[in-house]
Amino acid sequence: MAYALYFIVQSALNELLWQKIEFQSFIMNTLEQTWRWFGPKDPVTLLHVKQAGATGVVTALHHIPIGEVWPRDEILKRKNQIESAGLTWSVVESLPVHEDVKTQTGDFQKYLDRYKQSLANIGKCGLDTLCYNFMPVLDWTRTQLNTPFGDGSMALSFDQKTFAAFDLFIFKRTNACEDYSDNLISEAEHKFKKMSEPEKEELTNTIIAGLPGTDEHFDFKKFKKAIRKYEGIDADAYRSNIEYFLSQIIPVACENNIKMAIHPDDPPFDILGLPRIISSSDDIRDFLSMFNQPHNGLTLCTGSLGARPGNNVTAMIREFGDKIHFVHLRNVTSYADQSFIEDNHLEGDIDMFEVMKALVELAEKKQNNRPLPFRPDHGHRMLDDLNKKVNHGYSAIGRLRGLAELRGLELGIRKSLKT
Ligand code: CS2
Ligand code: MN
Repeated sequence: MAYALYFIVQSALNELLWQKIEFQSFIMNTLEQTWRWFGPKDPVTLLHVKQAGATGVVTALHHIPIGEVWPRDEILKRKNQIESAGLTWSVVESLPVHEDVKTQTGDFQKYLDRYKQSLANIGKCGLDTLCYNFMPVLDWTRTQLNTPFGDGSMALSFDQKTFAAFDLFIFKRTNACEDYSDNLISEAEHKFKKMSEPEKEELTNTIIAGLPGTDEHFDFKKFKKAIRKYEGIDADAYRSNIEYFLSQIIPVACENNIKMAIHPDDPPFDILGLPRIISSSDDIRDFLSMFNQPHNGLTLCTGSLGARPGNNVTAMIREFGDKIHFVHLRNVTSYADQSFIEDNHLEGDIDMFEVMKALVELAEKKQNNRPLPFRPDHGHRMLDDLNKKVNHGYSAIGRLRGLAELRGLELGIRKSLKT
């Protein structure tokens, strides 16, 4: 009798255990819906994030200046705040790299040590995925932050003529004319001559203020100085700078169980004569092979990479899958002259169905102890967003639409693969 009872209890426990394992493996081999949150000052709150249906938060300690150490108590404070809202801090985006480190000038060793210290602190607080970039001077660059999209919503866009007008006639970069065709130079000149003073000022602010990962912003003088630091650093020299950065950082990431996920260049082509080294499949292949191990990985940003002709993001997912630790989903429509506009998430040059299918397959293959996080990267300003001040690209409703569409696409693909 006692044995029978023991047997029944034991089988019930086993059953529960198996269900748990199955449930966990289902959870692990899937995608996690996340949302970028700019911290307590973000007009889009954690409650909004919950209502959008995301479970993971992507954020950083935006109030800590670039180059300072992220203290453990500050990280834990932010983590607790996110967890009290019933969410998890899924990805750190970004821990920005100081310009001295990128250019290997000034106090770069001090800043590298601080970066390592921040990494160790982040790992000790239980965070395991970190998105960063190695773009010179600027994070993403656009020429317009409010381009009418045709349905009343507003999109971010990059117009090559306008950018050339800035580079040649406002910024007046030495030898800039070598980087543009004669035709483009004359179009840019025409454009510049028609611009009013406030328009020139707005363009300048748009281009040099593109630093979404920090509270710090450039003024014109600081911007000039920052660009000048790259004189003499070509793509090869820059590659050896990043290799040195990795040689210092990756062992610390390993030790602290952090998956480093570099964000590609945005836009993925040369601007302002600066070196660009994470723009294409070849670049990514080179970069990953510098330290071929799991902690040296990639943030696959479909919108950034998708703005370069010849980049096939679905093929990239298949090739670099085991190194993709985080995904940004966004679409673009590009034009022959390298101009582009951010499109609706399911419309534009990128076949989001193929991308999502490749991601669902990738997530199922991953031997991870957690789901693969993705987030809608940018959204249009639309509906009530238009009456609010939001971080550029990070509207509530535009991203809510994007996430809802992507979630539906994922569910449809998942179900159809199972039947
Ligand atoms: C983001 C980037 O807003 C965006 O486009 O994808 O700013 C990204 O956060 C950084 O490049 C990562 O370091
Ligand atoms: Mn991105």
